[in-house]
Amino acid sequence: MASGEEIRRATELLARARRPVAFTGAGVSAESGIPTFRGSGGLWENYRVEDVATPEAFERNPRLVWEFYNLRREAVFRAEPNPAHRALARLEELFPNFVLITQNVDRLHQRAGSKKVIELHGNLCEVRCTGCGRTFDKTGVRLEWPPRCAECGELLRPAVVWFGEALPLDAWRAAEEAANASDCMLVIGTSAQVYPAAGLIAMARRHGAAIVEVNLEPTAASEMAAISIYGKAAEVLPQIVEAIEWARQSGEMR
Ligand code: BJW
Ligand code: ZN
Repeated sequence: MASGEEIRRATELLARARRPVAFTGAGVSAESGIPTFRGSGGLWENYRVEDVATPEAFERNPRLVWEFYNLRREAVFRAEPNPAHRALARLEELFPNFVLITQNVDRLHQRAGSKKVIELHGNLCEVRCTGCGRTFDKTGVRLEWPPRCAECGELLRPAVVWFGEALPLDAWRAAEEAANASDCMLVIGTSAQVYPAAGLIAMARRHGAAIVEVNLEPTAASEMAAISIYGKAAEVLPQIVEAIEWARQSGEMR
């Protein structure tokens, strides 16, 4: 359980920020019923990364890869944003320069109302043609096998970033810019093990940002954090938002 003192310290750091950034990972969606990747109950416990999340795996066995992603797509379409997603959407309203950088592919931040979202690892709603490169929005659509491009007939793939693939350049540049300019970065629900995304935390730190971590347990980011709050994102974040709203109303912080 996060203590009142921890919430107060985190709130203090965030409340005075001019350029707050949130950097999120799979833990934010855990309470929406979406499994994380690493750790017990994580996706990589039942699937080998090399079999389902690399370009080589897709070349070798597109059907197996699509089976994995169809299950994930269905779970995500059924899921609902949780109080952590909603708290982050509220922060965007409270701070004019707030930027949300996510590694998540589930689009739950956007569904909770966040507008300034930088997606580093793509998303499960869209698909991309392996032939002509066009992307298509297939939110909520059950894909036939084999899924083919309506324009050129080539095979479609999930529009996510697999291991060994470059991150979308525009998203990466925007994320670097936000991290470098940030004075407070919330690092929420990520093991901070996957690069280059995890490198944004050190980048922000180097440029003077206070790192506030919210996670169930210590991670690779913990040693960079000014404060780590160990608890569920869906419980901790609403408390921080509430404290900021309360402080603003009572004129304590501006
Ligand atoms: C809670 C909670 C609750 C739970 N509340 N918290 C060696 C060294 C350095 C780098 C490399 C290396 N070998 C290979 C690399 C590169 C590789 C990499 O980083 N590997 C590392 C694993 C070692 N990176 C890449 O390949 C990247 N590309 C690249 O480097 O390209 C180079 C290049 C340049 C130019 C041209 C060509 C190439 C791409 C990485 C793509 C990652 N993709 C995935 C899959 C997306 C699609 C899909 O969903 O299937 O992205 S992998 C997976 O990990 C997914 C996630 O976004 C990402 C991060 O995971 P995340 O979010 O941190 O989740 P978990 O499960 O790890 O952690 C969850 C956390 O939540 C835990 O800490 C829990 O405690 C916590 N938690 N419940 C709060 N309720
Ligand atoms: Zn095509």
